[in-house]
Amino acid sequence: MKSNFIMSVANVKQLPPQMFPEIAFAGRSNVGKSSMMNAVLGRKKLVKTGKIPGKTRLLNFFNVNDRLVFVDLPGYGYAAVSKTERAGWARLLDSYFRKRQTLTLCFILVDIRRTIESEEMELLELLAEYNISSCIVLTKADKVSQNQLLNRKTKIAKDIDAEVEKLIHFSVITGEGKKEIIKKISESTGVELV
Ligand SMILES: Nc1nc2c(ncn2[C@@H]2O[C@H](COP(=O)(O)OP(=O)(O)OP(=O)(O)O)[C@@H](O)[C@H]2O)c(=O)[nH]1
Ligand SMILES: [Mg+2]
Repeated sequence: MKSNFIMSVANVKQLPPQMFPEIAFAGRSNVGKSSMMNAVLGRKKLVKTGKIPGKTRLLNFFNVNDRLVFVDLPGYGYAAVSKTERAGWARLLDSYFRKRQTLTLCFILVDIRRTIESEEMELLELLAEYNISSCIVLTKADKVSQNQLLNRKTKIAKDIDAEVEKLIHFSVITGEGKKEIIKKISESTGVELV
């Protein structure tokens, strides 16, 4: 599998041409979006990770095998972010979702130790409104015991009124969930990631 960086954009006037089905990765700052993208792509550092959270307000586009586009969406929910910035984030994502005909699936990442909050609900509603498939992924699964894992999944499934089986849990440390994510991508786009 071959992947490369296309470009970063700060607003929807600069989006790259719509070439291939697009998969977006959304979630709170520090939830593990970039780490998950690297793991799925089998790359160590294509997508920058662990930098100062909450500083980037960019959409980062990656070409995957000349078949798909992956988009690292700006992280939200960082404590130091003002109301104005939060509104800017919501507007940016709204116009991106609205404009992007090729956007096929958006993963919404949630730290397995947290709950679904207003931002995640907002994202789920926006995506539903624009008829874009969404999939909740619970990240950092290695941080909880097997017992807690099931409890957390059950609670979060209930919060969003979904079946537990629909939730994917993921860890870059153990590699759990990677197969499920790849499967979800191929089911949504018809493109096999190999
Ligand atoms: N234990 C554990 N740590 C993880 C996992 N995934 C990511 N991390 C760590 O969490 C931190 C944040 O990961 P990133 O991938 O940079 O998170 P992000 O969502 O891209 O963050 P922003 O770009 O700031 O929005 C890093 O220190 C990662 O090493 C995981 O599955 N398990
Ligand atoms: Mg990141």
